[in-house]
Amino acid sequence: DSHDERQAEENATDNSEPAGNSDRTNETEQSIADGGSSETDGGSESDGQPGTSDRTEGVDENSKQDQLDEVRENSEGEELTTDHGVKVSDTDNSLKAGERGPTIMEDFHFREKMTQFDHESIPERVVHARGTGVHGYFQPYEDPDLGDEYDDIEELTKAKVLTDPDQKTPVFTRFSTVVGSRGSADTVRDVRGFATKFYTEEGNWDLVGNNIPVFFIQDAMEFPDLVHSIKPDPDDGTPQASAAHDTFWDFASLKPEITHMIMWVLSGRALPRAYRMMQGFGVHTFRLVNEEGESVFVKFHWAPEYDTSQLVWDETQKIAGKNPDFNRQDLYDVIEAGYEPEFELGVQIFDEEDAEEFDFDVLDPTKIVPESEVPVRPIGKMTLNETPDNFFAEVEQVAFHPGNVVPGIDFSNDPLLQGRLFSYQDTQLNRFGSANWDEIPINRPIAERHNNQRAGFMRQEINEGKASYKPNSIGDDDPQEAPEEEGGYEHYAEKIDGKKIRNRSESFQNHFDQARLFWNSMTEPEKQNIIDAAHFELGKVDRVEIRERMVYDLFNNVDHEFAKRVAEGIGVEPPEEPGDQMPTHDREDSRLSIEERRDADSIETRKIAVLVDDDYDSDHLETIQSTLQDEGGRVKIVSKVLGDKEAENGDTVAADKSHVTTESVLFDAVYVPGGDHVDALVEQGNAKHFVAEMFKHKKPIAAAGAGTDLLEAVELPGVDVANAREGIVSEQGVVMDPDGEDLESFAEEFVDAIAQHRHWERDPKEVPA
Ligand code: HDE
Repeated sequence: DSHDERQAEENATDNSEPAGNSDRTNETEQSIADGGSSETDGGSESDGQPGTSDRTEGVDENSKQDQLDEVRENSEGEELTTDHGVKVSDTDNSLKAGERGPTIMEDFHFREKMTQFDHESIPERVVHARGTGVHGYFQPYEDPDLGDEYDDIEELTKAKVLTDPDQKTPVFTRFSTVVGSRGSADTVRDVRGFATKFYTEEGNWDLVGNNIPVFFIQDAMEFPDLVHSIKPDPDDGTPQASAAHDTFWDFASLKPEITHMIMWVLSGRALPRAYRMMQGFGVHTFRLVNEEGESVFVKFHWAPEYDTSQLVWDETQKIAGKNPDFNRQDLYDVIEAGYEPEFELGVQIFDEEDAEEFDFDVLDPTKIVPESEVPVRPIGKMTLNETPDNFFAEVEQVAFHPGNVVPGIDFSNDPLLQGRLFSYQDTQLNRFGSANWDEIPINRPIAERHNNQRAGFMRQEINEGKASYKPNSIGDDDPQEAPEEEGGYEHYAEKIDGKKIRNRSESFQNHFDQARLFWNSMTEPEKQNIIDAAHFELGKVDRVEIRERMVYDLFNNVDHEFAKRVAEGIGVEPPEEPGDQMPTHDREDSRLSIEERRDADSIETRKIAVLVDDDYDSDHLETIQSTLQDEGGRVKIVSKVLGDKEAENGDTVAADKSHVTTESVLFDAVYVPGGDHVDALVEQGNAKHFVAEMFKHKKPIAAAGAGTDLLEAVELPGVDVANAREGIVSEQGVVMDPDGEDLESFAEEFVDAIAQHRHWERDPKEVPA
C-alpha cells in the first residue's frame, strides 16, 4: 500500500516523532482481500452493484475509503494492457509500414494512447482553480456546551452528522486560493476556500466556506462582475493571481459594501502560514431545523487546532518563487509524517428575535455576527488524516455544491447563498460535461441512491427494471417517496409574503460599521500590515482617481487615521476630515485579531532549520534538536552542501538541505549551534542571509556558544550580542546562550519563542535581506 510506503519513508527521513497515525491502511488491505466487502458495507452484497453501496447503516470513518477501494487500481506487478484489457507488447514504437516508413492507422494502441492523452485535461474551476484536498472524518462532541438557552444539540437540529457523538462521518476537505489559475502560486494575497464534503448516512452535506467570514458583495448577481474585475485583465491576461491591478480596485472603489471584506483581505488572513493554520467560515447565515420542524439561525465556524498563523508579505512573494506549492505540500507532508490536523466545528446560534436586535441584517454576507454578541459553541471536531492517492481523481474531480444539505440543515434567504444554489450545479456541468458528475467516486454518497434520473454521458450505474417514471404501477411505484418521519428532506416552512422586487434591502446599507470594528480590533503591527498591504495593492494602480476613491470614499469612512496613513504611501493627498459616513464607535472584538487569538502553547509541526558545517558542537546540536523534536517540531539540518558534517568530537550528521535547495522563507525558525564551524558560517553569505532574512520576517532565532558570533556578524538591529556574554538572553525572539552551559533552559526559551510564531516588535526596515 502506497500509504504505508510513504509512511515508512517519512519515518526514516523525518527525525521528528510522528503524532500517532490512523491504522486505516491496514483495514483497507483487509477489505481489498475480502473483495471489497467489510463488516460495515451492509447491503452491497445483495444489490451486487460495485460502487453503489448501501451503507446507510453503520457508517464509520472508513466507509468512504472502503467505497473508494472498489475503484482503486494498482498496477504493481501487473502487465501493461490497453484500456480494453488486451496485453501490450511494445508501448514505445508505433506500428509502421517498413522500418523507416509512415505510421499505420491500424495501430489501435497508438490511437488509444494518444486520444486519451489529448483529452486528459478538463476545464479548471472558474474560481478556486488551485487547491489541494485530503480525507478525514468528523465526530460530534458528547454533550456540547450550548449556553443557557439550549440543553442539547437535538433541540437545534435533527442532522445526525452533528448530533450523534458515536458517529464518525467520513469527510473530504479541499482548500484553495480563489483567483489564480491551476498553475499559480500558493502564497498569493487572496481568500482561501475551505470546502468540506461530509459523506453522511443521510446523504452528502457540503459546507463550502472560506477562511474569511464575510464576502465582497451582497447579491449573487454581482459575482461575475467581481470575478471579472479581479481575474487577469481581458486584453493581456495579466496579472496572474493578484488583486493588485486597476480593474479590481476600480470595481472595489465603486462598491462601498466591499469595504469590510477589503479590510480582511489586506490583513494577514489572506496570507495563511498553512491551510491547517487558518479558521474556516460558512459565511452565510444557515438554518438548523429540529425534529419538531422548529428552526434557529446558525453561522458555522472551523477553528484550527494549530493556531491561526500568517506569513509576512515579503516572505510570501519569495516563497512563490522558491516553492510555489508551499501550502499544498505542507498539508501532505504533515499528514504523511503522521500528524493529524484537527479543526473544531463551532456554531453561533441565534433566532429570529435575536436577529431583529442586531444593528445589521443577518442575511447580509458582508457582516459577521460578532463573537462578543453571540459566542461560538464548539460541537464537534474534524480530523484530517489521509492524503489522496490520485490528485486528478480526488482533488480535481471533487465537486462541491452548497445545495447539498441533509435533513436538519437548511438555507437562509441570503441573496448570495441563494445564487450559489444555482451556480455550483451549473459549473459542474461545465467542468464534467455531464449531469452524472455525482457518480464520480469522490462525489458519490455513501448513502443509498434510488431515483429515476438516469442515462446521460458517462452513466455508470445500471438501473434495473422497466418503470423509470412516477407514479407507476408496473414497478410497485418504487422508489417510494420518504415521508419526513422516515428521513425525507422537508424545506423549512418559512412564511414568505412579498412583492416581486429587484432592489437592495435598506437593511443591507450599513457598510462601514463592521469594517471599523475590524480595524479597531487589530493590534498595532496588524494595522501596519494592512497599511503596507494597501500601499502595495493601490501602489500598483495606475489611475489616480481609483486610488483617490479608495482613500476618500472607502477608507476615510472606516477610520480617518487609517485613510491618512494609506494616502501618504500612494501619492494621494491625505483627507483633512473624516468621511461623512465614518462611524464614531470604538468597539473592538479581540476574536478578530490573529495575534489576540493565539494560544502560543505549542510548536508542533513547526519547521526549524539548524545551520551546520564541519566542526560543530554536537552537544549543542543534539540537546536542542531533541527538545525541539520532543515538542513536535520538525528539525532539518541545513548546510552549504549536502553530505555528512563532522562534529568537533567526531560525531556526524547528514545535511537534509543545502543552501542551493532551501531558503529561510521555507522555515519557521533557525538555530545556530556553537563550535568552530561558526568560523566557516561567518564567511558564508548564504548563512548570514539566512539569519538576516529570518529576522526580517520576524521569526525566532537561537544561537548557542560561538553560534552567537554569526548573529553578531549579521548585525541584527536592536540585538546587542556583544553585551549578551553571560547567561541566556532572549530579546525580540532572538535567544542567545553564549556560554552554552545551560542548554536545557536555553532550549525552553527557544521553544517559547517559536510558539509565539512571529515577533512583531522587530523593526525589519534596516535589515538588508
Ligand atoms: Fe464559490 N464558486 N461562489 N464561494 N466557492 C465556486 O464552484 C460562486 C462564494 C467557494 O474546492 C465554483 O465548483 C458564486 C462564497 C469555494 O471545489 C462556482 C458566488 C464562498 C469553492 C462558484 C460564490 C464561496 C467555490 C467554481 C456568489 C464562501 C471551491 C468551481 C454568489 C462561503 C470549491 C466550483 C472546491 C467554487 C460560484 C461565492 C466558496 C463557480 C456564484 C461566499 C470554497 O460555482
